[in-house]
Amino acid sequence: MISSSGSYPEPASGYARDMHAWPASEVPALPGKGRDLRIHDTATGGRVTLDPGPVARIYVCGITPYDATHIGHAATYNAFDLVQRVWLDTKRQVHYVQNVTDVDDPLLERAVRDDIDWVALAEKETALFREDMTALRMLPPQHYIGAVEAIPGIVPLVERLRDAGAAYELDGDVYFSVEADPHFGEVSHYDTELMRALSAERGGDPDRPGKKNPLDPMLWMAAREGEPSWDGGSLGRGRPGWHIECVAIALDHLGMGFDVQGGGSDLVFPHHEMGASHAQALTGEHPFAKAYVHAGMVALHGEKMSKSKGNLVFVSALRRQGVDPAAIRLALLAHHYRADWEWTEEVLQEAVERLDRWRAAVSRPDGPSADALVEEVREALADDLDAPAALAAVDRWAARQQAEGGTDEAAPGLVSRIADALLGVAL
Ligand code: 5CA
Ligand code: ZN
Repeated sequence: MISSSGSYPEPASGYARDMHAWPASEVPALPGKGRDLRIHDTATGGRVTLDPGPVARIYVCGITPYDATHIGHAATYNAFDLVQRVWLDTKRQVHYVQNVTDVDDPLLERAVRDDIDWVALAEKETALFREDMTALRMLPPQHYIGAVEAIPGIVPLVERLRDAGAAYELDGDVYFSVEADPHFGEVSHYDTELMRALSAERGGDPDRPGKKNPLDPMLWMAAREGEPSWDGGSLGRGRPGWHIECVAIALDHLGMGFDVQGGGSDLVFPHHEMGASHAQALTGEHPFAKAYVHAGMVALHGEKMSKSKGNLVFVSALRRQGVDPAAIRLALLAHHYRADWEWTEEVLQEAVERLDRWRAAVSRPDGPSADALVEEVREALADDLDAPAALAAVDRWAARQQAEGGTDEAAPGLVSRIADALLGVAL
């Protein structure tokens, strides 16, 4: 059991949860030392050079476990896996925390729709996610924490916010008051109209009468008929809101001012905006995270790949069809993490061909020197995770290998280690 958040509550169904991450693939060491990461920060709208201490701290929002793992999820986790690989290459340790939203409206709605137990659904999809992450060689978090197991840590935070006047009750539910954080709005910089629209679209309830501000998000939802609920102390029985879940887990395991808060761009608002405000109102400190980093959205047939639309390509389905996970990984890496892009057959085909070329190139006993390649790939990734540039650099080495070969006996092994250590691709 990986948690420091105290005892585990028994969910309504009497199910006891055991939340483990997945096994780590080894990260080979490379000669020399990597470069400090310069990365685009949503809050400042520009590039920041991260300067983590000897232990870099990162929180990446995890899945809501139904319809996992689609290529959009995989692309987002790929981006944050690269962040860690760059840090590891600078000889830092990484403290990585991820949640799994194992109780929330969309999960419960799906369980009702499909007439299955919500716990069984969450369990099954989380297990599949772990398998997919392992196959894709994504580095595991040290703490992989479920919303349900975090409840004992969430309740006192909501009580504190309420007691400090930063939260209020409405018919038994507890709402966060966005006015409580002077920095509210500084993650997304969206205007009120857009915030309101996105809030309605992404789990908020801006039209509910009685709220102080339409944007105020729920911290604690009083027990609803037919839905699971937990003991909330002075809050009464209920379940946690979405944003406070991630805040409780991040504060518990990383503390304020950690290096990177990560997720897809659909989390900029309300999730990361509200999370920052919850934490800032709780602690009186700013910022919650030093950089807010967001990955672009992957589309299928012209529309964002999403569970609600059902236009999904699953990592597990591709694996079942015999697609090498390294090819899936190369398909993700072929796109800049900040770009929105479209998954197509051609994208996969190109990745399969690239993998074949790279494998052929490293299977020879010698080749052109790869000493410069280490630095090229390092520089590409340190430059706002420019994975396409990193692939292009390896492509150039593979092309030279094919055209002229070389006499450096260390080169093929070094290229394999570069692909593995910095890109998570096993050749
Ligand atoms: N459980 C919450 C975060 S606390 C959640 O958003 N779960 S999720 O399953 O909907 O998404 C998991 C991650 O995948 C999020 O970072 C989300 O931004 C990202 N994601 C979802 N759809 C796509 C997509 N089509 N392209 C890229 N990333 C996506
Ligand atoms: Zn989250």
